[in-house]
Amino acid sequence: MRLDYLTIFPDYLSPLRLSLPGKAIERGLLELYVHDLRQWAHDRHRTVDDTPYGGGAGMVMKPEPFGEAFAALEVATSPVAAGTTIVFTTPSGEPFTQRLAADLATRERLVFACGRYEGIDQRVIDHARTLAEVREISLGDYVLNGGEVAALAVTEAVVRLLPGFMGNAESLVEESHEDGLLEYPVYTKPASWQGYDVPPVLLSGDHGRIAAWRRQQAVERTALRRPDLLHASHASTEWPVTRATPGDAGELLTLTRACWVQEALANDTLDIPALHETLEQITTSLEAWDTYVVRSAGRLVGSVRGRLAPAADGSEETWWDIGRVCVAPDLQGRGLGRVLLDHIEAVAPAGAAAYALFTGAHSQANQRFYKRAGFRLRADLPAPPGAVMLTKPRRR
Ligand code: JBK
Repeated sequence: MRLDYLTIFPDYLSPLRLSLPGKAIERGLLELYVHDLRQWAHDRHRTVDDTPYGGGAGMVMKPEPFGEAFAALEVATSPVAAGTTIVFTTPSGEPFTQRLAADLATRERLVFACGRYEGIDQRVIDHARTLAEVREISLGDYVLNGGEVAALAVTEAVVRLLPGFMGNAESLVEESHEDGLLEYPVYTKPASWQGYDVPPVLLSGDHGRIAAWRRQQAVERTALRRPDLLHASHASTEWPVTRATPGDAGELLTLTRACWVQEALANDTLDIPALHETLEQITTSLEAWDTYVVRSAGRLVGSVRGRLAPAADGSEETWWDIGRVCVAPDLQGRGLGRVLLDHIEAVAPAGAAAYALFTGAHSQANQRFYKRAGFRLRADLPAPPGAVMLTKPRRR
């Protein structure tokens, strides 16, 4: 992985040379470059900011130095441009999460643009989107002086996920985090310290009781400190997948439209044919496809469908075509997509030799999701305009 940082305070990023990334650099897992943005400011004072059009407090970072920096660093033309993400750390970005860290860890190059002052001229972000994938990321809802500390935090979270960087034991710990609960309290020797005793159950040697106690502690903590997480994790263990009925058609239409619009926006596509599907067409499709839905608190929040079809590679096989993997926008990133995909694979009839599906040719997040689930891109097979096919052999 290659990391670049654009900042007016390069020294602020010197911790990158310490410990974690430092070791990764030594091992050749990581290339890391910190760039002083002022080298691309050419007036006598090396000015990087100016007053905001329309008035208001504070200063705005000018577009030119960033523009020159992206060009000088060959953000768009480097051989790995398709694997490049430009990260803007900003309080108005999407929340930084472990999932986002894992996503970034699959990229070949990250270019961090650290803003100071009141922010960066919007045209820098608009321009960046024409060069590579862009993520605007926020550490949290509090005021920092600039994006440097956030870039450090994102870097640390990403680098420790790079393959070969940490032991497997560590990555298993990561998995357990993803049950969506806070960690249970931990203790070490001595068993008694200043009158505080370690909970006796932990000394009992009864692994079943220990696991149950830890789970209960984790749930209790989560309920107290992060009730938002508890709701999500409950949902994730209680997402019953059921067969869609004709009565679901209206909500299916709403859900798929929400997903397609999101998809269209993410791909800079103004229109996709499925957006025009009518209620009647959805209802009829329930006969041709095995369609499944997930409800949470009564609301239809997930859908998926499958049907047998001749193999797209011209072989004599029959494949299980999968489609409409849709998760309500407010519940994405909580594992529901995987629940749906696992389910539709599990119900494939015996005759299916492989799974096949289409996704947007530019839907990098979707493609990564399917690749993590074992699908491979099939550039050799036909797909509708703007789409690509992915397949996965059926394991028996
Ligand atoms: C904040 O990533 N952030 O959260 C962030 C970046 C730059 C300035 C800020 O105030 N919160």
